[in-house]
Amino acid sequence: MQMTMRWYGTGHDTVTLEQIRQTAYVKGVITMLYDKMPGEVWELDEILALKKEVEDAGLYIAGIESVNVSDAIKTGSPERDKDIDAYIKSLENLGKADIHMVCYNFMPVFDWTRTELARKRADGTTVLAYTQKAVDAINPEDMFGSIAGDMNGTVMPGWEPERMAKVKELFELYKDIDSEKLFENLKYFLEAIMPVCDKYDINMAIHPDDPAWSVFGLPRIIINKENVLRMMNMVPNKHNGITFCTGSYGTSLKNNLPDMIRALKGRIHFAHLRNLKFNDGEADFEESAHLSSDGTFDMHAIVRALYDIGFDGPIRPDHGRMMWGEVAMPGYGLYDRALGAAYLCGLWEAVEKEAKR
Ligand code: CS2
Ligand code: MN
Repeated sequence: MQMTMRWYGTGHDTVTLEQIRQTAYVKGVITMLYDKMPGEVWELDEILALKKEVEDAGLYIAGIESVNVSDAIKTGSPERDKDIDAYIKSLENLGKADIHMVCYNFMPVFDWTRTELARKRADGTTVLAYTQKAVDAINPEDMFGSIAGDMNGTVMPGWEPERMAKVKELFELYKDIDSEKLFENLKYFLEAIMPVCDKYDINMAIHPDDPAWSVFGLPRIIINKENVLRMMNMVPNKHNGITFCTGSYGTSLKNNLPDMIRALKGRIHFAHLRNLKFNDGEADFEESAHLSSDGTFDMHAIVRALYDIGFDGPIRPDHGRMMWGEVAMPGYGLYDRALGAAYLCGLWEAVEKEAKR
């Protein structure tokens, strides 16, 4: 495995490459061209400049999160072929720059959904949280307003004001899209991009839908083992793989995370590890510290399963708590993600040494 941290780029992230390097635990970053809109080509010179910046800081690019997929591709509208051509061009340029892992998602309208970005815990840290009650009581536009006001002056990908200004139109676009249609459109997209992935050995890693159920009546498909196997089997190519995000699959307590990891062996190209604490059944959870005993998941069993399947891709601590007075993008402060990286490296070392004994 490679321990990594997400980095949004100079001018967008409150965390610097130097700080990431100084953690010592983290050697690689997961990054992106922040200003690219879905459907735009990632030019080779832009990718190479980003790569140079990361390498000059003593780190390397372990993968991209995310090359976002346009709504035309997700809904299968007539412009999708143009957007797919641009996507292929971007993958080609990433391949030429020797980058071989790309995370993306196929969620309609919203990327992840949380109802609070700064729920205060008893110890004064704040965390992202979700309650179904709050979702049921709010309409999507109001939800955007409350999330946008909570981003500590940053803009979180997927929640850009321009995008949310047209949230009604977006809902309109998806009105005839059900799960079956979404699967079909995903298949069409994957079949189109597999040749360039084969040529440059690029592992595509779809991020699960978060939370793992339908919100605001929109379909969600990447939510459990059965659906992921369906997605893999419909385009049977090892480059068609997944991001195993424990904080997203884990929102559904029906998902047995270590069991899923073992079942998806060979197709997990990226792992997001974080812990959740459930307060009131499935409908109310918050993002806890990574430590198993602070939340609901057995992080040791998760790391053990990844080790057992021979996982050698990037892992990143996913969201962290906001602590020690840090002001950063919610979930993406330095301090708690650094603690998470240290903890996960510790678990990995222990599992590895025990296994080799
Ligand atoms: C991330 C997602 O911050 C997060 O929750 O895991 O936003 C993820 O980057 C995207 O869904 C992947 O396209
Ligand atoms: Mn994730």
